[in-house]
This record gives sequence, C-alpha cells and structure tokens, in this order.
Amino acid sequence: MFKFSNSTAICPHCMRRLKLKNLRFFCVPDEDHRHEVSLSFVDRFKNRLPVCRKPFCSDNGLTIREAACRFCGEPLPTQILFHDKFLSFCAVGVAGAGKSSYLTTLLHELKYSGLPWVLQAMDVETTQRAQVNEQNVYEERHCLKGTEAGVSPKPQLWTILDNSVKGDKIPTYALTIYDGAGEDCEHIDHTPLDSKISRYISGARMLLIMFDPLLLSSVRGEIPFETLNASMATERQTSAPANMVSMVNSLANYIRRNSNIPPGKRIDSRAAVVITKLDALHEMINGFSSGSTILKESPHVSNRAFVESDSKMVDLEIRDWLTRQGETAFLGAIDANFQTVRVFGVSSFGRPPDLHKRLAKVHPHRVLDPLMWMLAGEGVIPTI
Ligand SMILES: Nc1nc2c(ncn2[C@@H]2O[C@H](COP(=O)(O)OP(=O)(O)OP(=O)(O)O)[C@@H](O)[C@H]2O)c(=O)[nH]1
Ligand SMILES: [Mg+2]
Ligand SMILES: [Zn+2]
Ligand SMILES: [Zn+2]
Repeated sequence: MFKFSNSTAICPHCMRRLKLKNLRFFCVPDEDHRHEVSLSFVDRFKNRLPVCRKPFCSDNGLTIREAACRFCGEPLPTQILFHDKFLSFCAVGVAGAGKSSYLTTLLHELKYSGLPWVLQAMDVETTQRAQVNEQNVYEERHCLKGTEAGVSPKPQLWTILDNSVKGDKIPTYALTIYDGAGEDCEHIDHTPLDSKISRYISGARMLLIMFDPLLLSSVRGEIPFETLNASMATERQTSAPANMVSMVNSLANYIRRNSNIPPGKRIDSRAAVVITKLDALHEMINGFSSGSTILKESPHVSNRAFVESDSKMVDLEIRDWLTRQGETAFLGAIDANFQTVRVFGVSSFGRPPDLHKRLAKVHPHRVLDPLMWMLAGEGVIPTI
C-alpha cells in the first residue's frame, strides 16, 4: 500500500513546498467585506482550514473562499493542501508542434475513457479554458489558435478523484498542467523568461517534449501537400528540425542552471518524448509498417494499468523510425540530458484537418499513454 501521507503539497505557481502556515486565508462574506483570517492554534494543530468567527460572517455560513501562497502571492484553491499526491507536467516544444491540441484531447479522454477517475477543475480559470478548447475542437470542430507568447499562462489545476479505491476515503491527486507558447520554448536559454515559467519547467514531475514529425524534410517530401498544409500552424511554424535539438539542449541547460545540476549529471525529472500528428504519416511509404504496435489501440486504458511491454515496443519503433529519417541527434540530446526517457507517438485528432483547418469527428490515438506512464511511475496505477 502506498503511504499517501508522505506527499508534500506544492504551490502550482512557484513550485515551492507548502504547509498550512504558508497559506493566507480570506473570508469573503460578500465583496465589500473581504478580510484575512489567521489560523488559530487548534487549526494548526489539527491541520485544518480556519473558520471566521465574526458574527456577521458566521451568519453567512462558510465564508473562507480564498487562499493565497505566502511565497509568490498567487491565489490558490483553498483545498489545495488536502490532496494525496501532487503531480505536475509541462508541455514543451516548438511553435505549432501540437501541444495545446494534445492537452485538450488528453483531458477529454481522461474524462470519458471509462477510467475509474473523476476529473474536477480546481478553479474557475481552469474550467473556462478547458471549456473554450473543448468547444473549439469537439463542437465547432476547428483547430485551436496558437498560444500567446511572452505572457505567462496560468497552469491548469485539476483534481483527480480515484474511484477505484474502496472505502470512505477516496484518494485525490492534484494534477497541474502547464502549456506554454512554443515561441517561448524556442528561446528558453537566451531570453530572461518570466521567473514563474522557469520555476515551473524546473519543478514539473514530467516534461512532455513534443516533437512535430512534419518538420523533418524527409517526411515533408513524402506526404501530400494538402495534408502537410492542413497539419501545420502555417503562420508560426518556421523552425527547422535542427531547432529541436538546440531546444532540447537549451532546455536542459536551463533546468540545470535553475536546479543547480552539474553538466555531467543527468536531470532526474521524467522526460516523455511525444511524436505528434501520427495520422499525417499514414500515407508515407517509409512510414510505420501496418503491423506496428504504434498503430494498434493503446492497451493501457483497457487494462487500467501501464503495459510496459507495449510501451517499450512503441519506444523502439519510433526510435527506429527516427533513425531511418536521420534524426539521431534529437534523441541523442534527450538521452544525454535526462535520466528517465520514454518515447511515445500520438495523434490528437485521429486524422488531419481539412484545408480550412476544420476537423472531422475527433478520434484521438494513444493520447493517454504518456500520462499513464507518469501515473505508473508515481504509484497511482500498477505496471504490468
Ligand atoms: N494532422 C494533425 N495535425 C495536428 C494535430 N494536432 C495539431 N495539428 C496541427 O498543428 C497545428 C498546431 O497545433 P497547436 O496544438 O495549436 O500547437 P501548439 O504546440 O500549441 O502551438 P503554439 O501554441 O503556437 O506553441 C494545428 O493547427 C493543426 O493544424 C494532429 O493530431 N494531427
Ligand atoms: Mg498552444
Ligand atoms: Zn507559490
Ligand atoms: Zn469573516
């Protein structure tokens, strides 16, 4: 059995470890009467949220509505401390690699794939952002707009309720997801990035390094022009694959500097290398052969466990494919910098958009695999 009580809460904005005393609490009986409430001795002792005892407030029921981190000042959901595990990941990749589309379908699959988990947003911003993206992709069936560069988008804050555990206490996991702009990732080592973004990248439990295969010239020569055009963020995607190698190197340098890791030591956060837009490669003669594991349905969800042999096979098939494309430098850079690396292949939409960037019915392929890998590593699901 896992000892959930061992986990420490982490501020999703500054990634510092949080205890009850590191939070400020505010009572908001109504907008005109917002005030801070301190923890009593008993609150600290029992590790519980404070209650406002002013007569006006207590007449209005439970009035502690807001909390904030004492370190960075960012607002936090009041319940943030009471999760059993704190999981976070961060998607990095050049502009147009498919990060936001991937995260949209990932969350959708997580909700509807039949896993015994309930996904709840912790704050209003997360709810709104997820709604806008879902509506775009699943209802209006249109590709997303590029993520705004130069600003620090807020991490999405989710709670996973684990219904698979019997008994009166359901384990809950805090899942924070950060989806930045590709443009910012490309210059990560050269520009003075927002200190919040930097802490987030260094502190995430898993990095999703998204690799767009359509940037490879060997691929571009082999797939129809229409498919290529529809599957690229044309106004943004100018990066050559060489940039992916330099992006990985500068990302690694950057994490090393921020976390004081010497150059000769591998970084110990998990790195999931995710090859996106697999659907566009179907027409490639030199693509994956029809019996490949990567083209089969993912077995992890139906087994409610991480199937190691399947994942290893997919890892091998993609490494082999990239080697055939002459792209050994990219994987070399990742293997040299990260201790725990696994390669995945996904299609967020299931088939390419049309020339007007409209989508057919969305059929994501293997989008949950990287998440299942992280959950297995954290002991949430078994590895078989
Ligand atoms: N064929 C295909 N194309 C995709 C897929 N996912 C994304 N695309 C294409 O890639 C483009 C960019 O996708 P985004 O998800 O916005 O990429 P991003 O990495 O978030 O880009 P930035 O926010 O600019 O960094 C989309 O407009 C689609 O044309 C996919 O699963 N298949
Ligand atoms: Mg984006
Ligand atoms: Zn903080
Ligand atoms: Zn009050």
